[in-house]
Amino acid sequence: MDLGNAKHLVVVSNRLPVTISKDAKGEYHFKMSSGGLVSALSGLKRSIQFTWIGWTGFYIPREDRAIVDKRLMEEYSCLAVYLDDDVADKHYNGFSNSILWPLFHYHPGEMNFDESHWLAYRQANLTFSEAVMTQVKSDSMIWVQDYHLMLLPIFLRGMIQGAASLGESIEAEYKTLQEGLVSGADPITTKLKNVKIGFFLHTPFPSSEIYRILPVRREILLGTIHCDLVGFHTYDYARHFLSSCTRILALPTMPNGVQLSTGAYCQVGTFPIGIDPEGFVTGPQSPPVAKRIKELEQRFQGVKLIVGVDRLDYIKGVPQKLAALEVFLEQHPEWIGKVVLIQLAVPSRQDVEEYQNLRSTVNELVGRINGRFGTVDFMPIHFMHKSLPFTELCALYAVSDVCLVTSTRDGMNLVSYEFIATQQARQGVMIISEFAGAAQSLNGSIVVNPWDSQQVADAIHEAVTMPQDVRAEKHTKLFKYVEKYSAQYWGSSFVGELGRLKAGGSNVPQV
Ligand code: GDG
Repeated sequence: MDLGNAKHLVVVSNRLPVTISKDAKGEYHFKMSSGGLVSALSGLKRSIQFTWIGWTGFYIPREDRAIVDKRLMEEYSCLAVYLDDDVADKHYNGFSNSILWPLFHYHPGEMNFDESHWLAYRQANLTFSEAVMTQVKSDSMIWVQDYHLMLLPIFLRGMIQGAASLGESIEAEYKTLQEGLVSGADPITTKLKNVKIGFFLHTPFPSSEIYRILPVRREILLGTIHCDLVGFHTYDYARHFLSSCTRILALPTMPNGVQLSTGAYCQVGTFPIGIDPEGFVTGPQSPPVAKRIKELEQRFQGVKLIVGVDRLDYIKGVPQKLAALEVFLEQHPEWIGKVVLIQLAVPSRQDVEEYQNLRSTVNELVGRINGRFGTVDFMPIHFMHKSLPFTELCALYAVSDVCLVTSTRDGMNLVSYEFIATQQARQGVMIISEFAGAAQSLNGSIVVNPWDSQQVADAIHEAVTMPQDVRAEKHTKLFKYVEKYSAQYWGSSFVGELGRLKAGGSNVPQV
């Protein structure tokens, strides 16, 4: 892969890719997490040196940090960012998950703007930037991940080039952003002028009409555009971001980027994420998964299984999914007893009020539908509010005939890709919301509007009655996409593109 002059990659995400725990004796334990991002970047480790920076996930007392730092760096090439509990809570639960998350998913009604959350967001981003600067070398590329860290690019650019070189107006913005938070370090480090900064947003970027609701709309955009490359899952998200830059910052944009008043150019592109298909393709043949598939097949003989796997988040449209199932059973009583929805709802952000309310709504709906259509021998919905081990999840995907995704907004949705990858034998049907980024790539799925219960109910009927040859034909198309556009493809496309760009945002296109 051509990475230009870059020889060292620094990945920054809110959480480290390592799960840290402390036992009763006070000893620390470390375990590599198995997220999509981890596998997306694993291939790159062969071509470039790598450091990963992120928050530890819980408060670690100062006296323990030397031990934690040593193990993280030596065994995992990771650097921990330490945040005080109050800052961590207001940054993560507050600004990130109660302001940016709902707004980016078109739920402004769930947004609770609070000045102290904004201050904590700035503080956390500044603390991250100081940690990043300890690792940056003259040939580094920094790749910042997701909505928790949208101010990191401007802080890093300021520290790398010196705030003054950002130009007068931006310098003022930078100072405002940093106000009261300055670290005191001399920021002018010209030997780092070739360092490249990239940013990728895993959520949607909303239409500027929604985005402009945000009281700190200017600061967030300004924070992010000091990158050489900003990436999104879909062309629409990139387009929304560019139009927000035009309307809110009054900056000139082109289809592939935004021109800063400093003369720098921030390139904007589309890099749809994928999964690591291997584990999901071979998983069903592994003895423990195969055994579990057999047990489930026996248990649900003669029944069409629909699977739903979602974090219990209001963006995932679980109430809409349940409402559509109810319409389907009402209109097709011949399927009562012959169709079961297995819905895994993984607990998520349980400290945030909106998530607690959602849980009550979903519990009530499940109870009502099961009460209405259930019998002593049959329950139409098997609902689990927990997380399952990979073996169980893989068996569940493989044994199902249909996967139903009804997100009201979703950056991409990896569950749909994982289902397709496990379906080599059964070639099940994918129903996906038009509001999930994945709908744009999954040619061969049934695309629905989750707000239209009738349409989703019709899609369920079409899916459970679809002849096997049609299922096979559709699955072949879907699997081709999932196999080719993998997580590794995503990671290397982004890093490859960033590597090719000139550092410092000087990539103004020729017109
Ligand atoms: C964000 C964006 C975007 C779920 N339950 C269990 C389990 N999972 C795993 C799935 C899948 C992942 O969690 C969920 O990924 P999604 O992409 O569907 O959704 P988000 O968590 O909201 O992710 C999203 C993504 O970032 C990447 O950019 O696609 O739009 O919202 O991998 O398998 N895994 C196990 N047990 C469970 O119970 N083992």
